[in-house]
Amino acid sequence: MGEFSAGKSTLIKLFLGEHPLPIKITATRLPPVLISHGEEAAYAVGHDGVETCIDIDEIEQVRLEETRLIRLYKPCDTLEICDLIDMPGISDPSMSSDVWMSVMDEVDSVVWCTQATQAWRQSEAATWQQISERTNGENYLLVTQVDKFHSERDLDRVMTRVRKETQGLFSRTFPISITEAIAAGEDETKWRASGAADFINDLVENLMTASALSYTEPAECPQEDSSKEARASTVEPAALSTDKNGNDVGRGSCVAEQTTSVVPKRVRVLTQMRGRTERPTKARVATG
Ligand SMILES: Nc1nc2c(ncn2[C@@H]2O[C@H](COP(=O)(O)OP(=O)(O)OP(=O)(O)O)[C@@H](O)[C@H]2O)c(=O)[nH]1
Ligand SMILES: [Mg+2]
Repeated sequence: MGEFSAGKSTLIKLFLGEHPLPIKITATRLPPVLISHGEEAAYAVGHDGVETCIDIDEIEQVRLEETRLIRLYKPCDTLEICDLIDMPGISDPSMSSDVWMSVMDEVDSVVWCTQATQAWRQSEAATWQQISERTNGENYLLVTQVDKFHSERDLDRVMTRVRKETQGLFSRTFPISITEAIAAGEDETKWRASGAADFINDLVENLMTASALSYTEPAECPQEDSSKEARASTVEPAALSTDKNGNDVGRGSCVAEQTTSVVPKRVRVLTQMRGRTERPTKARVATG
C-alpha cells in the first residue's frame, strides 16, 4: 500500500519477476489486484462476490464501480508462500478510499511504500492510523526510490526522521531502490546495495514463521468443481494479504480444523530455495 506512484506495482514486479498485468494497464485506475498461486487465470470479483472470468488483455474494460477486486492466478514460486495484493494509491483523487478499504479484511500484513523524497506524509500517517489495527501487526515500511538521493547523508537524515515519526507503527523499516534491485540481476553486490537483500530476507523469514505457526493440515478437498460453498470454507496459511477470515480467496486449498506438525508446502518450497543459494534466480527474487 502507499501513495500514488510510491512503487507498489514495481514491488510486485520485484516479487514475481514481472508484473502479471501489462505495464500500460498498471498505470490506469484499477481496483485492488489480488494475486495467488495457481494455473494462469483472471477474474473480476463484483461487490456481490460474483466472479467473472476476464481476459487480461481487456482488463481496462473492467468497470471500477462494479468491481471489488481483480483476482489473478500465476504459477509463480513466490506465490507459494503468500498471496499479494497490489493496491491502488491511497490518496488518488479519482478513487474513493472505499475501493481499497473494502479489501482490508482480507489482508494479514501490509508492506507500506513511502517515497523517499517526500517520505511519510500526513496523508499516509492519517490513513495508517485508520487501518493498521485491521492487520496482524507484522507490517513493513519501505522507504522507496532511495536512488533519488545524491548522498548518503541525505538518506540518513530522511531515515532518521521517518524512523522517529513512525516509531511503534511498523515492525520493520527498510530503505530500498526497487528499480535498482530489479536491475541488479545476478549481481550480489548491487542486490545488497539496493536494499532488497535485507528487506526480502526479513520478509521471507517472517512469512515462513507465520506459515509454520498457523498451518493446519489439509483435509480432503472436494472435487475440482470448487463450488462456492466449498471455497467459502477454505482458509489459507497465514501470509501476506491472504484472507484471515476464511473468505473466498483460497481457490483449491482446503484446510481442516486440527493443527499438526506437518511442514506446509509453501514453507517446504521456501526452505529448499533458501538452502540452494543465497541469491535466488530472478523469478524467485522474493523468496530468499
Ligand atoms: N528511481 C526510481 N523509480 C522508481 C522506483 N520504484 C518505482 N519507480 C518508478 O516510479 C513510478 C511509479 O511506480 P509504480 O510502481 O507504478 O507506483 P505505484 O505505487 O504502483 O503507483 P499507483 O498504482 O499509480 O498508485 C514508475 O515509473 C516506476 O518505474 C525506484 O526505486 N527508483
Ligand atoms: Mg500501481
